[in-house]
Amino acid sequence: MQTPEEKVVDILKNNRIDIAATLPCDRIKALLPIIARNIKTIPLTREENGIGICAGAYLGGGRPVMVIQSTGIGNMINALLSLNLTYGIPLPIIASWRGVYKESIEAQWQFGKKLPAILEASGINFTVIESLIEIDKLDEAIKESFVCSHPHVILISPAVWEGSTSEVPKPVEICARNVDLTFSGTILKPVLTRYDAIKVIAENIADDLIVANLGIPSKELFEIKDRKLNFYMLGSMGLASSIGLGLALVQKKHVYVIDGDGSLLMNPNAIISMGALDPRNLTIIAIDNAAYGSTGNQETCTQSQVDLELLAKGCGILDTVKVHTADELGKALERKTGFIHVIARPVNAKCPEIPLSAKEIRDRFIEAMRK
Ligand SMILES: Cc1ncc(C[n+]2csc(CCOP(=O)(O)OP(=O)(O)O)c2C)c(N)n1
Repeated sequence: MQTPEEKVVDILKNNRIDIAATLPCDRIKALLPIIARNIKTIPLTREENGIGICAGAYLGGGRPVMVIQSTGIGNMINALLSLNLTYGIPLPIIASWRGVYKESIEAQWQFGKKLPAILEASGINFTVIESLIEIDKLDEAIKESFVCSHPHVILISPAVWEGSTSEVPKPVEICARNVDLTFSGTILKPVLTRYDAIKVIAENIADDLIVANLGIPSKELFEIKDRKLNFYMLGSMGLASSIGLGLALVQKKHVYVIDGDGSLLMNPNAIISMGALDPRNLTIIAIDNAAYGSTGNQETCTQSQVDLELLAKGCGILDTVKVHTADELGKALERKTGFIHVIARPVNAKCPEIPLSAKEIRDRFIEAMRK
């Protein structure tokens, strides 16, 4: 007899799911290891980051799902609306629904009880599975998400797993290990603007993929060199590098992400995941103008406190470089360095709006990748 956990994995496999981005909940501690044995699993450090990774994986030709605790949806709402609903990107989200059924943790009650109303108000489709006999609703929800190109949350009650005989594996043994990192860097007075840096990037990239950060970076790239293989972000601050990572996981092409210091500091989880997964075909170009450039150059803490290259190394990305000039940037791109820290001046070029809708950006990007 199949356990409920095995049944769920069967449904995922029958739907050709090839990536599962996960973050644990106690109630699914038997489900997660069975998923990991059957489907490529990306362990997350924050659920919002998973939205970007899964969006990139989908755009690149994959069929991802997320498997999380329902509370994580609270960390994902902006991303679900500004990325999945705006661009029309499917994502089945299997959420262990806490706060309602036999819940003893008081901190789960507020969000758990209100969650259906929050999803309803957000225009996000959802399905509730109260018991094992309803498990086939999962299959319908996954299909609905991919056919209609939007996210679909499946709230699974802990009642579904009651009486399951699936085993929970013992924790892995923690081994001794060295931390071996010496670092020193010099940040010179910046000479390049973001526009100068993007010109160098556009000149050095042939038929590779570019994910461009929201706001002025995307507009500058569009003006300098529009191409179908550019994915312009229109919102979802912090997710450019996550999308790039998801693309790199499923694509053979090299992926370049034009990110910003403010955005990377909003979601350092992206480079934590990159360090863990270590894809060889991903370059994050962190254009560090020490400012939230697109909103008027308000100071960020790279001006005095945080060194992004050291942060990347601390996340496990060892292939890093700091560049100050067009020549240095060109060489770093040629070498396909994993993390390029570009020291730039806080200057915004005056560029027009991008005359493409989100779905046009999506469609031409997907089509150009298939060629
Ligand atoms: C969640 C969220 N908070 C704030 C904003 C407003 N916002 C849009 S772009 C931006 C600045 C991004 O700065 P950075 O990543 O350093 O890139 P730059 O514009 O300097 O190239 C901000 C704060 C937003 N879009 N979303």
